[in-house]
Amino acid sequence: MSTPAPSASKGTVVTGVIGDDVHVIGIRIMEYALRRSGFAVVSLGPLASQKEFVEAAIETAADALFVSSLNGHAELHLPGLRGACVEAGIGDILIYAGGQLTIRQPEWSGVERRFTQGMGLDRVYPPGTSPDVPIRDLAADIAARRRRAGAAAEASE
Ligand code: B12
Repeated sequence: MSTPAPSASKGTVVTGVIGDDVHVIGIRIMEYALRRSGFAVVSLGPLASQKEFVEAAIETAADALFVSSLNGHAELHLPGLRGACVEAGIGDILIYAGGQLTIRQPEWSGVERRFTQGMGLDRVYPPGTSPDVPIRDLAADIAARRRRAGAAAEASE
């Protein structure tokens, strides 16, 4: 596991390719773009398990998980990830997934619903997504998450 640069401040993201999947090129590009945009990246590389994602997120107090999957097995390896985060006490972590989440390319809105409403992921992206789009979403989601945490802390004082 590579550790984040200490200077990065926009947020920390744990990245990896989940399950039995070795397609690592896309997530490497995503990692490069995240770092260039000021995020700290904790890279698990290919063949990463749910447990590794959760443990790395706890260890680094990450804001988000970026889960990549291309070999068509995402529907085997992503269910249960949100539950594992909840169980580990990091239930509010952002979870994004991208790559080629399904076998072939069925209608995208149905795929998106299965992974978000069905599995509790925050956002999923279709094949060929440019890194700019998830990075913009991530900055907005982290800002909203920090605002909520700040408001909750104020309310409890
Ligand atoms: C290169 C490649 C390989 C290489 C991988 C090398 C490596 N170490 O990475 C090798 C030869 C090893 C390989 C093996 C296999 N492959 Co292959 N492979 C490809 C190929 C040609 C390109 C993938 C790639 O690198 N794209 C370039 C990157 C830049 O794009 P990307 O990954 O989509 O990533 C971008 C975005 O999607 C996004 N992104 C990616 N991840 C994430 C995550 C998040 C959170 C976000 C926000 C964004 C994001 O950011 C990236 C930058 O824009 C694709 C076909 C294709 N044209 O896509 C098939 C493909 C993915 N492979 C496929 C298959 C079936 C296999 C094998 C099962 C073949 C076999 N029978 O052995 C094995 C699986 C091995 C395994 N255990 O995983 C299928 C998958 C089928 C499906 N999903 O329906 C594809 C689609 C080919 C096909 N048309 O059938 N493969």
